[in-house]
Amino acid sequence: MTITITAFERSPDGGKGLARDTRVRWALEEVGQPYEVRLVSFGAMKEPAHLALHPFGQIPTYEEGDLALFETGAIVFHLAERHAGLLPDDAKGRARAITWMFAALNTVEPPIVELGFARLFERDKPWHAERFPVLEDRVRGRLKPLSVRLGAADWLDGAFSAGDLLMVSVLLRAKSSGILDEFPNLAAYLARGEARPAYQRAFAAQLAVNTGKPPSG
Ligand SMILES: N[C@@H](CCC(=O)N[C@@H](CS)C(=O)NCC(=O)O)C(=O)O
Repeated sequence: MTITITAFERSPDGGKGLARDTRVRWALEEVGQPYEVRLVSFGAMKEPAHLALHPFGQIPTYEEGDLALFETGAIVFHLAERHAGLLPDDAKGRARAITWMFAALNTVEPPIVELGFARLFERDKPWHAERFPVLEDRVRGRLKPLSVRLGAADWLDGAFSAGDLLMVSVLLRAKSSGILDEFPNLAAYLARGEARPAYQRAFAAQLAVNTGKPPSG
């Protein structure tokens, strides 16, 4: 059955891979599922046809036959449940990997997103200079315990899992802040994630959309 996802017609990041379709592409690449992409404009995302798929008018969405999903966590979980490669076989290991998926999206991503919004949209506000370091510290408040837990391990809980896929995707959004460099093991973790062939293919595919050039290699 054909899988179709949606992505920005033109991503605000110009193809740095920060738009959330990249994590869905990455999951699809990890489990070896081909997919098609329907590109949507900011305007089209708020039209009834797209709102029927995504009530909040965002990307990405995921369609597979008569199944339509939104929320990257739900989409990655759906793929991880149906295909080998993103969740361990044993029940306890699966439960722990799923815990890391939630931790990435519920605990680590929110302060990173807040910091990004502040950098992009609040620079001209009179309170920006006072608020920004507070937001940076909130990010540190999440990265420090994550760094402690990861320690010298390659991945969060044994083999690479959907928990790592989402955590790396979330950390990527903090890369440009420079805060990750304060935690060398997290910077190395991120680099390990980015080095995965499946991530490379996902990144190249979204970049091609934004540059108009087909993926090389
Ligand atoms: N929690 C959602 C967040 C989706 C989201 O924020 N998508 C962004 C692109 S990365 C978007 O569509 N932004 C445009 C908008 O909100 O109008 C998920 O993980 O899927």
